[in-house]
Formats: sequence, structure tokens, C-alpha cells
Amino acid sequence: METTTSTSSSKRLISALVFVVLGVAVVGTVGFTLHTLSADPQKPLYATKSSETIVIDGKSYPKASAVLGVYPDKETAAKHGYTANKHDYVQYGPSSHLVLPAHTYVTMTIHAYDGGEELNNPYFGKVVGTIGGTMNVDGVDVNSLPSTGVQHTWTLHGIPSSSQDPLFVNVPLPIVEEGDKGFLPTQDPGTNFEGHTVTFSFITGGAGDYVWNCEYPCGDGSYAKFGAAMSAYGYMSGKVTVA
Ligand SMILES: [Cu+2]
Repeated sequence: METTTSTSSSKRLISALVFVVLGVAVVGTVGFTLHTLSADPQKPLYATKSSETIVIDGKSYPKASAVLGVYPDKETAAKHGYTANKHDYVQYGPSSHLVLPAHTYVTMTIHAYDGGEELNNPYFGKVVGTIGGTMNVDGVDVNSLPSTGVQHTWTLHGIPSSSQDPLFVNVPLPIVEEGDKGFLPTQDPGTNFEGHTVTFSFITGGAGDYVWNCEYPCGDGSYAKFGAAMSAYGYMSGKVTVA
């Protein structure tokens, strides 16, 4: 009788221990998974600071710049040296996490190599939040694109907050026209006539955390074109840190 009792209590102790160990393992796995999911898929891209300054509305700002590319697939991204992404989706490169200096005149250049269909929200065909309300496309300043002329957008935003400055920039990227045999050559030597070069500038406020995403539904058909690249992190979405 005594033996049975001691066996069953040591069994109880073992199952309690197993339960605790399993619990720790589950919490650890969940924590690790969440950490992995929220980690940067690529190395952050730091804007290049310039020694030049620029005066806007009577105020002087330091200058910085960053260059991004948008590619129709993994192969095109790799051709331009960007191989960090796992899936063969449309993608921005070389990083979905941009780090920009605070209170700075930031000039961004985006080389865009993809085609497109139609925006579901024509608002995102407008250029918003840039200096002069314009962007430069292959040498020409424009303030909007038609809904059917957009391949992707670069849309930077933050939540309304009293702890950081507001920042909103929307830039639609013009499509590369397609023919029977694929993309047609463009007039843009900056992309070796394979895409468009878009440049625009905006002024950052103080330090803060922001996000950007593409507002053109460019994913696969699984969720009304919001699947694949649009539902995976780091292809058509990312972070912007102002520091
Ligand atoms: Cu997109």
C-alpha cells in the first residue's frame, strides 16, 4: 500500500514536471516565432547623409538620400543585386526597413521595373506629402498618375500620436508597358531602358516609428489580389525609422 502511494506521488511529480517543461517550451516557441516574425526580413537600409544643406521656407535642413528598386519577381531583383527575399513575388529592395535621419530633407530614388493594372482607390494615384507636391518621373515633374498607369505605390504613414511627428508620403510609380513578349523598353537610361526612375523629396520630423506599404493590390488572386506579396511582410510593406 505504501509502495503504491509513493509510486503514484512520484508519477504525479513527474507529470507535473513534464507539464511545466512543456509549458515553458510552448511559451518559448511562441515567443521565438513572434520575435522572428517581427524581425527585419532584410538588413535595414540607412539613408546616406550629405554634407550639403537646403533652405526650405526660410529654414535650413541637412540632406540625405536613399535608393530603392521595385521588381516584378525574384529573378529581376537578383539581376539588380537583391537576393534577400525568399519568395518569387513582386518586391521592393534592397530592404523593407528604411532608417532616415530626423529633421532632414530626404530625397528618395525608386527604380521601378514592373507592369500593373488598375488601382482600387484612385487617391493613391496622387503624389502626397512631397516637396512641391510633385515627383520626378524620368526627368519630368508630375503630381499624379492615372489609376490605370500605376505599378505600385510607396506609401509612408504613421498613427496619429502626440509622441511623434506626423509623416505621410504617397508616391505612385508609373507602369512599364507590356507587349506580347513582355515588358517594352522605356525611355529611361537610368534603368537601362527597362523601367522608370522616380525621385521625390520630403522633410522628416523628429524621431519616430512609421510604416510603409504598397497601396496597389499587386498580390496573387487568393485574396482579391491581396495575397502573396501583399500578405507577406517585407515585399510590399515595411518600416521606416526616423532616428
Ligand atoms: Cu505593390
